[in-house]
Amino acid sequence: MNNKTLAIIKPDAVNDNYIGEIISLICKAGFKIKALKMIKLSQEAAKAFYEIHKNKPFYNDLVEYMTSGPCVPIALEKENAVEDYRKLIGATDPAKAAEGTVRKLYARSVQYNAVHGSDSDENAAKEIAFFFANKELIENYPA
Ligand code: IDP
Ligand code: MG
Repeated sequence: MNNKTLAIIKPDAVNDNYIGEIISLICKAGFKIKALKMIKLSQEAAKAFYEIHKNKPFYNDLVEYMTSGPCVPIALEKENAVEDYRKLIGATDPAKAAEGTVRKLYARSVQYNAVHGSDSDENAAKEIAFFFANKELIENYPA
């Protein structure tokens, strides 16, 4: 079973200065950072990343949002990573997210919802490869 997932601290949360708080919650929840960068997505890249949603009514707004400023993709490792990370971030709509979750604490709305999380092991592998070359994933630490 895959033990990795892709997190993204989205442009609203970067803009609201929550990078540190969110990474802190991720690390305290037992995830290990395998790779991390700050990047401003092009229209083309955002469209490709969210291709799965291209027929949804919110697709164009989502692409506009994700290209509105820098974001911070993070490859994470943990046993049961996909499910545990989605539990940590809470429901897509922060109004429905459980107390203490990242979205409850830091999201503005269902669209500007602070973070991304992969929804399956298969998509996690694809999404990590979208942002990171294999050699960028740090192995064997801490020593
Ligand atoms: P997820 O991020 O919780 O997996 P998805 O359904 O995969 O949620 O949607 C992808 C992203 O699209 C959401 O994180 C959010 O930014 C945006 N989004 C989802 N549903 C809506 C909506 O009903 N209105 C506006 N934006 C939405
Ligand atoms: Mg999703």
